Amino acid sequence: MTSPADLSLIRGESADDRLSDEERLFDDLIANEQRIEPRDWMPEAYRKTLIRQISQHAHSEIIGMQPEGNWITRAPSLKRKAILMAKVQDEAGHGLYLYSAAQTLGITRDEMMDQLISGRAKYSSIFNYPTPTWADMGAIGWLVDGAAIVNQVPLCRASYGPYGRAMVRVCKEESFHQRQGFEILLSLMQGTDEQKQMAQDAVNRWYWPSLAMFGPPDDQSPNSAQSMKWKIKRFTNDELRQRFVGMLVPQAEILGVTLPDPDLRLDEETGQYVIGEIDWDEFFEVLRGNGPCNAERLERRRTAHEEGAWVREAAAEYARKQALRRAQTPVGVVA
Ligand code: BYC
Repeated sequence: MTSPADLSLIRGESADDRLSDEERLFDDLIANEQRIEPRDWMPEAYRKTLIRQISQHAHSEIIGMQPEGNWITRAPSLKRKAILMAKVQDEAGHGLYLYSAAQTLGITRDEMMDQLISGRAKYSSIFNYPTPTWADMGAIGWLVDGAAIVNQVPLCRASYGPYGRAMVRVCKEESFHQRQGFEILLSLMQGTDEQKQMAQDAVNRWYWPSLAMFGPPDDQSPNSAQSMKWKIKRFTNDELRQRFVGMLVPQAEILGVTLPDPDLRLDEETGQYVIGEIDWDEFFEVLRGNGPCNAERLERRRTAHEEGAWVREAAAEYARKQALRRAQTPVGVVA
């Protein structure tokens, strides 16, 4: 039997002729660096990829509040406490913009939350590591938020409008977060020997996991090629990781900390840093739920969700009453 594709070949139609008007418009928008908006037609796989990436990103922001939330009550001064609280609140805000962006693609907040607390959704590997000392707040800000900026600045140009626009604001705030982390480490590195050691230990613990944040190496990254074609991602995981290391080296010199990679060197010919081997077995173990804090992070989120049930119920009831009142108010009368 002759398939429709075979028939169009017999008729001499090119691949482009066989595209629907909708597909052609979508391809043109992407090719011309225009934005895809929620009202536009989009391929189902594009929608699914965006829901996957944006919801994982939102979950990472929300789970990412925990390692730092751990230090709010123990921050060393009122000023440090106020700054840390503002930062953790910013992360809640980032999660909310991102959940809203994902909702424009046809998934509900409840579905996403269910995927997270049931353990079916991924969130960034980085948030499954513990924060035993105050210096971890510095290392997270400097390294984790630093990695987030390098990864997310190109996402401001993501082809999906609501995601790109959310990223613009997120990146502005991440930039403040990175500086506050750098400043915490700088203060510690100007302190006593114990404080210097505490800062170096934290950098030793967070350096490698922050490199792994960019995702698996390009030859093991199943989603990169298609996401780059769709202009969701603009650079590969390895390209961004490389850019990040190039940014860290001069900053580490200013801080006076050592990056814990004996193989790290500048290749004079390429102008790029050669880095040591990342422990990908550890990364994939964390993704499978076996990192040092996976169980604790999910349990905390589950409990918070259950404890917040009355707030969701009260808000829904308030919205229902408001809608009822609006429906009962005669037109022209202000309720
Ligand atoms: N952790 O084909 P690949 C923050 C998964 S929040 C866990 O390269 P893709 C902050 C990946 O999902 C930081 N999973 O995927 C917050 C895929 O699995 P699925 C979060 C990871 O999507 C609070 C599989 O591995 N940032 O900065 O092309 C305080 C194969 O990977 C990870 C974002 O979410 C990982 N590290 O590229 C402070 C940014 N890496 O889904 C800071 C937005 C990979 O096929 N996301 N996987 O089952 C992205 O840019 C991309 O999704 C990634 C991965 C670069 C992360």
